[in-house]
Amino acid sequence: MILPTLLPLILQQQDGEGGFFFPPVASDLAIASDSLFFTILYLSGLFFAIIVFTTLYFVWKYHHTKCPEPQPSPVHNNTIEIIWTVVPTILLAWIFMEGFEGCLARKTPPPDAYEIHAQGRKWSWNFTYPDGTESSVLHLPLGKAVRVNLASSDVLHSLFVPAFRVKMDVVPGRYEQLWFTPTMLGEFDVYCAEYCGTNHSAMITTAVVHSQEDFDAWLSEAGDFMTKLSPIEAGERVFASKGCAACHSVAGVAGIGPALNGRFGQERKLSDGSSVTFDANYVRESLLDPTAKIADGFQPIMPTFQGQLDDDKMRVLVEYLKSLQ
Ligand code: HEC
Ligand SMILES: [Cu+2]
Repeated sequence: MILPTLLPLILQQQDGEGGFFFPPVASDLAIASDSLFFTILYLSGLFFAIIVFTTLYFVWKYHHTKCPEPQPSPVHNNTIEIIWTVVPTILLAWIFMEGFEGCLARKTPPPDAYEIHAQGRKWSWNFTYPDGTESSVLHLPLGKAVRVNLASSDVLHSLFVPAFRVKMDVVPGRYEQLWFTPTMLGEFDVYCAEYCGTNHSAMITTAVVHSQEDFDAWLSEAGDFMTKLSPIEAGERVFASKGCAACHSVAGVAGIGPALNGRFGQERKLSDGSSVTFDANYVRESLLDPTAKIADGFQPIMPTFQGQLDDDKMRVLVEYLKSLQ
């Protein structure tokens, strides 16, 4: 029997770690939406049972073998009709109000929320902190309201963190936002939930919830990597945080874009038949105006990094690419 097996799983108390059907409960919104979801689920179960059992009972009680002659309809029972109209009306109005309030709360971040900018592009997320620090992993302080402003560099994406019960489409050309307060330490999956091309399924990263102290330590460490690390190591960081690896291998395997190791100083054949030296200027142009020169055998789908990479970052990227053999 499927029901006795499923029932304990459905009724299972949702604790912080999540249940069989649900991911962890790691934000205030997760607590609110799960409790409403389970209330509605249990109510539906209750009404399902009432209706089905009453039906079965009537089938048995008014079976034609028990009263073979047609009977006139009995008079109305006002009490019971008022009850079955008023009680569900109140319940449905309450469900609507709860849902509506939850919806409004999701749309109204507190004014003092900590702001993080999330940029979606094929096929990675980039998170920028108030001090300009960038990361491909979403780092968050525990217990602090966080507002994530969203934008897309290319096509429709959707930021989805199941453990926080937040999901918001990112429409190119406009800003979106979502907010929540992380309530649990740990690492949680972050997805893109809107099909955005070939590597959509690889557009995944992690949200790491730290204690405030650890978060501050992470932020200051990540913030000055440009001065602390060697140019090559800094370039590797920029390469990772800007999502270059979504299209470029550094191990000699051509993917969506050409492999970038061992290229520096070589001749690059272009799609129009001409060729160019793979040098610092070519890399720079590839970043700022990717369609100016198209590498032979590849599609012109590299997004521009105009406005997203300053001269320093491009310099360390060049050093990094130079170092790859
Ligand atoms: C959405 C996929 C995508 C992303 C993300 C991407 N690129 Fe590209 N890139 C391409 C494609 C495709 C080409 C080849 C076509 C062209 O030349 O525009 C290319 C070309 C290049 C070239 C020229 C390579 C050659 O062999 O001629 C360089 C250099 C480069 N990309 C660097 C980068 C860097 C650095 C990043 C991250 C900041 C990056 N790309 C992000 C797709 C991507
Ligand atoms: Cu996407």
